[in-house]
Amino acid sequence: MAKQNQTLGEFIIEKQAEFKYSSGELSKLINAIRLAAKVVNHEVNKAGLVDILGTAGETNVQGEQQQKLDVLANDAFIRTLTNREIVCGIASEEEDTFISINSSDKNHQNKYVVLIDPLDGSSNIDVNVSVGTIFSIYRRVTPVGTPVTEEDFLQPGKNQVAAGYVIYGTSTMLVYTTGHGVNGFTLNPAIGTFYLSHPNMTYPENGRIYSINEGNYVHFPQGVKDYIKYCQAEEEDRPYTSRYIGSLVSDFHRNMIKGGIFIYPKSSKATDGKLRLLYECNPMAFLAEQANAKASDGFRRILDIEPTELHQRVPFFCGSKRMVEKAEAFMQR
Ligand code: AHM
Ligand code: MG
Repeated sequence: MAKQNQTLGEFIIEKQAEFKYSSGELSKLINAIRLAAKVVNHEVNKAGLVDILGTAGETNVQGEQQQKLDVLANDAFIRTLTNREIVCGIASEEEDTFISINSSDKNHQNKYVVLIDPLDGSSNIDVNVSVGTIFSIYRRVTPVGTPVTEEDFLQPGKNQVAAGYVIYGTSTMLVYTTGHGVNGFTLNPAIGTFYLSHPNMTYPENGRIYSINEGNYVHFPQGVKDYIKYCQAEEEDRPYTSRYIGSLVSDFHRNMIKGGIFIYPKSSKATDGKLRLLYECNPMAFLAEQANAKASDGFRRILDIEPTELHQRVPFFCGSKRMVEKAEAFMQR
């Protein structure tokens, strides 16, 4: 039973006490993410007011145009984590390569690396639609006190220690897991405090919403085309409802509350799909599994995939267990 009016800060302290031998490093890290989220929230909320809309004139490593707010969010998260010296490395969807922190200081004993997509779905900003931040935390595999290497970041998703997202929506929420279920906190903007509003979030076992960019239909694999036709058939409790925001965090969040499936498949145009394994799919898959849902690439569990590169893409099927299993069955035919 959730305590009345429990804040995220109180929740973090309470959870840390439950891990008897915890050094508090992870708690500090989640606290830093909470702070950066508030900074980004403030910027996102001003988007329509201040002249910060439009592109920054740079392209990121995926060759996509960056919005100014992407740059702001990227800076806010990297600065907050770096200044507090609580991680040994950061990788961001907006950066070509990872950042090593205090790499020359042998006394630097921090053991966590963070991977972030600072502002996912940023093409939605210009039209006032929800966007999100996604984060993923691992324990480094190389020895503490040495500079981090790519190996520390290229870990399968099942090694994640924590993951979560911030949704900048009609209200701003921070939703995260440390492997003990999923909890959601809503920001009271008047006083800048996150309150536990959604304890123990779980996906409904089954759902009636499918989220996919059907504009790419002709390019989809046959299994995906067949699954879409299945969703649209006038049988049993179908046709299902189609809902696609084009902002992964928002589509995921809605499906977790209402029951549904999100699919970004491979296509004849994008052979590995669009979404990034390390910055988007792994953290969402960890949250999904912690919320009684499922995430796969249509064939394999996302969290089992051994990454080979930082900006690797992967097809993504994520949502209510029975829906993902059905979609997989169509893929495997
Ligand atoms: P981004 O990281 O460049 O913002 O792209 C990721 C976003 C996801 O939030 C969303 O699910 C997807 O791209 C939408 O892509 P599309 O417009 O091809 O449907
Ligand atoms: Mg993204």
